[in-house]
Amino acid sequence: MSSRFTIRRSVTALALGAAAAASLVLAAPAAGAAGPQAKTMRLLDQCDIETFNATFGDGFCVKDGSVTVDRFTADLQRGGSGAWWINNRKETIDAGDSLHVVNQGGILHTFTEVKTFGSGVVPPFNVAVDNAPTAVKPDGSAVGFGDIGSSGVGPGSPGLDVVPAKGVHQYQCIFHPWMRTVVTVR
Ligand SMILES: [Cu+2]
Repeated sequence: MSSRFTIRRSVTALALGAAAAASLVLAAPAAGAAGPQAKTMRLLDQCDIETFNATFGDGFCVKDGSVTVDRFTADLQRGGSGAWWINNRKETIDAGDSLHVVNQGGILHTFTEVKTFGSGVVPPFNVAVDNAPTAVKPDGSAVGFGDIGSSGVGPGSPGLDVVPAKGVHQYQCIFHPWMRTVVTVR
């Protein structure tokens, strides 16, 4: 009997919790209506500091991640390392909203807008995307190292803020071309 009582009390507590959560959910749109929102986009990796810096140079990786260069290289044959990605591969925001792009990995990434996804600037990494033609930006030019200045996001940097116009936008990393996301602005 007492265990049944405990369960009933728990159910009541859950119901109260759900009611509280529902009121929070109801309150959210009112707050949202106040103005543009910022959606955080996270660039992620798991570089192993020891092997990455031994291979690419001191300071290349600043995170003690779990993926060694050997594993990363092997993963390139399988579409790229799954530990290298953008947190949302698909996102929908409202016109006027912004994307706040941060790097929570250990190496430099870019959040570069492209009209056609494709290969990046490091030829050996492009096997991950079957050596597709180089990614093309909305202005018709190919992605290049020059894009680091406008779309590069280093680990620990304050991040990049982007306010895309209405429509569908594609972004990828020019180093790790399987790091991609599609953002729809409605
Ligand atoms: Cu990257």
